[in-house]
Amino acid sequence: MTNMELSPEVATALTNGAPVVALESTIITHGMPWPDNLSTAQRVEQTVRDHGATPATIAVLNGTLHVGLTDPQLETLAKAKDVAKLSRADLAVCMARGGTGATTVAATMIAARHAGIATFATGGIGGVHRGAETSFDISADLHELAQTPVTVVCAGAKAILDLPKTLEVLETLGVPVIAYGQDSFPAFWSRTSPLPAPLRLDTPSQIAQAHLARAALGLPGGQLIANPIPTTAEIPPEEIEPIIARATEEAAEKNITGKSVTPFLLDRLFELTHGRSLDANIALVLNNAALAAAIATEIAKPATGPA
Ligand code: PSU
Ligand code: MN
Repeated sequence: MTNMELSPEVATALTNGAPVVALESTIITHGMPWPDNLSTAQRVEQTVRDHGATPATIAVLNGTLHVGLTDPQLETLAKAKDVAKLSRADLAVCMARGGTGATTVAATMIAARHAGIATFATGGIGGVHRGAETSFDISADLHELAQTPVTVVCAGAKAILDLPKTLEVLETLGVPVIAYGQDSFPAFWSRTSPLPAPLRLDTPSQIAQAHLARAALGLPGGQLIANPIPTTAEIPPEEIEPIIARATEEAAEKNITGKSVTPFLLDRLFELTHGRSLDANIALVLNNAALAAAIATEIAKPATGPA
């Protein structure tokens, strides 16, 4: 038996076959500064509700894997310092030690699958870092997408990553990378990138059908949905690129490695853009929560036989 606790509203929704959207917690503890991290987490949950689904924010608190947090639990996590960042490798160890940790995309997918949740909304996924040819820094998120059947809605990948290499690895792993409503692969701050998206779907219903078709075929992995940032929140590449280059150089100079790399870069981007990156980040996460709720609603619909 897993030491897992569903919040009452998540338990009820799952029992009734109602739509549920999983939400990660590393974005709260390592992705955004206090107090915007808490207000964003609350707004994301509200957006999921407004679009007819139940939010399930996931984290490990004192050894228990929580799927759905109460408001006080969410606030405690958002305020906490030195919270562990849990990916596939760390999740079970943290639980065994009775520790507290925030889940990355990989660990959130594992928890979602275990709880029976098909859909998950986040901001950006981990991927292949710039310089990975020497650092070997490739996020466990990519391998998780290859093996865990959860549909993950993100805004593409941040240019702190090497986007072409990230897409190559996803292709090798057989992960469907699906742009929502456009041909270009969205690049987090920007709606478009020079890279074509490998796949495209235009409606939540199609995305749900693809999710269900994978399950029917017995395919193990998930789907990555890349949802472009709202136009009003976009940051032009020429503005963000020099800042990313500087942050990446600083990480190398300071010998930042392993799981500290992504939080270090996110932190420096917030500082160097004076909060502009944060506003964009908040807008795109809310946008992703709305789309994920619509997809979850479609997946939860009872199957209709052929006409
Ligand atoms: N990218 C973002 N924002 C984030 C993260 C990545 O734009 O908050 C977080 C997510 O939780 C993601 C994790 O799963 O960082 C990836 O970390 P790593 O690169 O160490 O695998
Ligand atoms: Mn890494």
